[in-house]
Amino acid sequence: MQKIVLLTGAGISAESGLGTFRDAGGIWSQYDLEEVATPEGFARNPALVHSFYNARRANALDAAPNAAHEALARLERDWPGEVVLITQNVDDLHERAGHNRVIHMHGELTQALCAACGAHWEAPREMFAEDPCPECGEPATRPDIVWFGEMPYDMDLIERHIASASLFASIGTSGQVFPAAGFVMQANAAGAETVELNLEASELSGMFDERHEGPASDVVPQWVE
Ligand code: BV8
Repeated sequence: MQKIVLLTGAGISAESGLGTFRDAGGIWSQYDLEEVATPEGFARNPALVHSFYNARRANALDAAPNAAHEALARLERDWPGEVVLITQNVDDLHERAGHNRVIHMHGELTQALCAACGAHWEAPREMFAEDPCPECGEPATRPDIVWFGEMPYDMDLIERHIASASLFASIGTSGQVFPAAGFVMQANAAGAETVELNLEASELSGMFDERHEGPASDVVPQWVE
């Protein structure tokens, strides 16, 4: 039976009110990526980075899943074959829509990480660098987020899933950030059918067998049905 591998990006959470990164007025036009989404930025000014992620965590906790998140959760529940969801998003809207298997390749706002010993724990609503790690006690708390220059999570697992996909669907991503932007090429090489669902054309649109253009809360439920 067909194995479906899904990749989502900020566009799927846009209609839940969470900002995207590279649209007009997006997050990277308000903040300097180097300052808030790199390990060097965190080393220079941990308080600024924590305030950036504390604000995004509050937005995400106050947001609700939309029809696109819910449609993918139905697909996972009802599809007779395997459905694997890989998300670049750090919000938990897929989980709150009822999706069970979510691979957060760029980390999660709801998790904290100790920069000293590597321990992970459930993040409080607001976090600060001086918060002591519950494992080693060091004041080295950072958001459990994969920054630029850091290795995304679960890459081996992700590559195995893509190599065995019958269908690869990319939803709400501009396809500008690697390694996620390379997944469609791997899916094509593996002989999978590839589908893009996005508000508008992306950097990678030419690489998909099929495309559906429009807001995720319209095109994703239509595609799932
Ligand atoms: C790594 C943190 C190596 C989480 C993020 C040159 C060439 C190739 C690669 C590189 C290069 N220079 C540097 C690199 C590497 C770099 C990279 O790719 N840079 C890019 C900018 C060129 N990548 C990395 O550093 C990665 N790590 O390579 O490690 C390594 C190897 C060995 C050992 C150690 C390390 C790490 C990448 C992860 C970085 N972290 N963010 C956070 O704060 O959220 S990336 C950031 O971009 C977010 O995570 C986001 O998820 C990701 C992708 O963005 P999108 O989700 O696509 O969002 P975007 O706004 O761009 O697009 C939204 C789309 O939605 C648009 O198309 C829009 O049309 C659409 N849309 C809008 N509204 C709607 C909609 N669609 C539907 N409905 C709507 N309503």
